Amino acid sequence: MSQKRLISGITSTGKLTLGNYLGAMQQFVELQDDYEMMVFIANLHAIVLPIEAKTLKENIKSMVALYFACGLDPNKATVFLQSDILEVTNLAWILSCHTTIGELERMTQFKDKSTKVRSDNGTNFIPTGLLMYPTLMAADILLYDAQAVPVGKDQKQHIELARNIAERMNNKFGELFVVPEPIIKETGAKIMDLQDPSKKMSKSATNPKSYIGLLDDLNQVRNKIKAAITDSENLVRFDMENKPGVSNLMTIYSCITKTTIAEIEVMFANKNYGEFKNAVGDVVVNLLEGIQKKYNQLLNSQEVEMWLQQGAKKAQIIAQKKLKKVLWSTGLNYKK
Ligand code: AQP
Repeated sequence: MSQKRLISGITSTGKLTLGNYLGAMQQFVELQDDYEMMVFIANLHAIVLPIEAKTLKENIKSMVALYFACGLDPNKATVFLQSDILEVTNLAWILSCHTTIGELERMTQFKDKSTKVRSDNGTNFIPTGLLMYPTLMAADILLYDAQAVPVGKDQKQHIELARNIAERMNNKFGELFVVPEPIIKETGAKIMDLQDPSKKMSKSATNPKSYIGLLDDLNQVRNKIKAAITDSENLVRFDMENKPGVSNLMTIYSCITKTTIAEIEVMFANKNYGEFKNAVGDVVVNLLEGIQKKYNQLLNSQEVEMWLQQGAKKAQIIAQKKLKKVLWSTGLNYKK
């Protein structure tokens, strides 16, 4: 029996965070043994908000090296650059013609990001791409017949939209698309901002103390954890509603060490926040040290570029076949 195909990507807007790692990347690595795993660098998604061309280029190389440094295996996973597969933008256009403006305007991420653009820049310049992002994401998934998509919790709504578009088009044109399922971890699906634990940790946050970058200096990492906002109770107890800061640190500790939250509560029952933060610092630094060592070896190696090209070739074969079918079924091509 053929393996179930999974696909996911990470937007190349900046240096990846511990949130991206624990919510997405860690899953990709764990799943690659049992599934056909496709992972892309979402550079087309990265341009929905202004970004310098130089930064965008640097981010590509850095992200590919990080993917492999985090444990993706080029012999198991197909890793490629989103924009290398031209079929994806073609399909995104077709999907957008079967998606309503209302559906896109309802997306929480669109609402949050457009509100942020207005408040940060005092402008109404909201790029259409920000609104259309979910149709491109649907194309990323449907083009490759992916059965499932490992993502963080924040992306669940976008997967639901991709499912709705797939079902709508299947009803109209016959069995065109596989209807994808999200795969969301129970713990770690939403790592929170260290300075404001009511918000998710995000790589485009303006305050560097808010997030841990996978490539951050390790002393800074310890300091960021020490400076993380907690509460005055000084008791290591999980309560996301009333103690979001310490609960977030417990989640981070749990995901890295594979210890349950209940076990952590027992382990640190007689410890104060300072001691607990030191322990969290140790496990995070230990994780990042290994990743950074591999990253530095891979960053300028030719192997990485070769793996990327190899991945693009594999993805292209699947994409071309699928787009051909879509063009025929929707009447855009008159020759089979
Ligand atoms: N804080 C997080 N906790 C758990 N999972 C997270 N992900 C992102 N942040 C967290 C997951 O990482 C994958 C890739 O996300 P993305 O970079 O494509 O987009 P995003 O969700 O918008 O992430 P950021 O860091 O907030 O990016 P920017 O700042 O560029 O907008 C997804 O599976 C996501 O769920």
